[in-house]
Amino acid sequence: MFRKIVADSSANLLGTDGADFASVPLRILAGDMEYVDDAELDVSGMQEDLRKYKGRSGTACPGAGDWLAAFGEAEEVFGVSITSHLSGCYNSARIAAEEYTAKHPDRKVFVLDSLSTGPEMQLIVEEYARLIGAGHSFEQICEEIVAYTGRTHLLFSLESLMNFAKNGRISQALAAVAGLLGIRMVGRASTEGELELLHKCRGEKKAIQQLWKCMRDAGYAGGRVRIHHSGNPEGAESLAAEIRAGYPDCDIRTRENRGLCSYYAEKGGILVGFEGE
Ligand code: X90
Repeated sequence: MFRKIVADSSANLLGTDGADFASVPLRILAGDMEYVDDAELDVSGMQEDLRKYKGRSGTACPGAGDWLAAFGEAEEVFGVSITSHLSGCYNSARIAAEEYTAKHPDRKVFVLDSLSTGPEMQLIVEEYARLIGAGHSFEQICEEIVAYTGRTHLLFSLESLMNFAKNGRISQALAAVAGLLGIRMVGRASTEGELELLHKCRGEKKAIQQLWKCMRDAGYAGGRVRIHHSGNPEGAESLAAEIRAGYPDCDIRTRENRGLCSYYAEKGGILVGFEGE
């Protein structure tokens, strides 16, 4: 049985252990420059270009054709997309799923709307891989992954919300507050899959402490943690240190954001996905 996990590039993954995997790239657009968020993208080069570029910039989700290409010849596809409340990505994936199963009635596709992004999607991909490895049926995996996302969460700390505002995804007024020197906006992906701001923190240290407090409030008790950051390994490491002080044996992995997340999270941004209640 050829089973494949497919996630859009906001998961910040180029592969996953123990399972076939494909990433479907979103794109970042600035003037006549286009950055495809795939394995070839030079993320820091893109950030450097964008810092110098003063015109309009934005992002674009993949089309159904991009998802179909990623499904390849898989007999069973387990997909996951960025929240449908902020992107058309999930919609494209659904169209692709319908086309795929119409063309191949013996194949199956399930795409989960993560109502989140980044490291929470990484947890979902890893859980898919675990369920596939355990040899569960297609239906069991779909059921279990939905149950799993009932107890995974995403929190973030961002230094700037300028690119969110530029793209009409939050108000200019809110972005102006976030842009104040030294202010970090700590928030979460709401249960509805929207960006929800919770706290304004003065300085990185306070933001990290706030993230850790929010994790405990969401029922964190030693489960898996995935931290994705944009050029902020120190921030990611100090959050990991807080968590390890409470749970010395917990499984924490840290990585850099790829193109899409680094465009929105901007320099210094930290996203944390974790298992809670
Ligand atoms: O379709 C498109 O062009 C993509 C739009 C994506 C917009 C959201 C990107 C979020 C990136 C930033 C911090 C986490 C926010 C969590 C909200 C659920 C990551």
